[in-house]
Amino acid sequence: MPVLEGRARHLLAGRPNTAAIVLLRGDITEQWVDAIVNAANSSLLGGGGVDGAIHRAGGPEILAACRDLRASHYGKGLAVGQAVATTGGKLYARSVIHTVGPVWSDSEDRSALLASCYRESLRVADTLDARTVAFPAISTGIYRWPIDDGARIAIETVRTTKTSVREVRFILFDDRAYAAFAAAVSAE
Ligand code: AR6
Repeated sequence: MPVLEGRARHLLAGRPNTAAIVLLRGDITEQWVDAIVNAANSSLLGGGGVDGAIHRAGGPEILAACRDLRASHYGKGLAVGQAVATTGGKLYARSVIHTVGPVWSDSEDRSALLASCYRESLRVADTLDARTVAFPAISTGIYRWPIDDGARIAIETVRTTKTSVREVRFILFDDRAYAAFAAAVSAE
């Protein structure tokens, strides 16, 4: 049986046509949900961080599906702020929604692109009829987005995006990320 790591302590009920929000400490690859979101890069061909963990846990079927996407509609790769789905392979989740977050910049405001990742992922989730979706804190690792700001954008965007998804779970990998998301939820 899959185990839900951590206890959901911070919850926001969904407004009409928006998802309820749940925060959990844990590893996104262990989530029993319809779809999990991958913080990928434009190549779609894997990487480190949560991307590496998802490909390791989901097996080669996910990479094969990503290669097919590159060979068909995404010859130049997936643009920053966009999202696309593949099979979930061996994961409990039926689908993986790959999105490409912006790299943090001191000189340019890329917030709209980060918000777009959450919005586009929910749009793709709707096309899959997904009711439960797990997100990592996109861009806040290797792409260096400050966690407090990344959490604020994530919560604000999911809170205001119309969707048929009923539950969005943010799976936070460490205490600092959890605390940042909890603060963002409390600020709502
Ligand atoms: N479950 C949940 N969250 C995780 C996990 C996990 N198993 N592993 C890491 N995190 P990152 P990015 C958290 O670096 O910043 C890859 O190479 C992590 O602590 O995975 O968007 C891609 O291919 C952090 O809070 O993604 C790209 O090249 C968050 O997930 C690049 O990294 C995001 O960290 C994308 O960088």
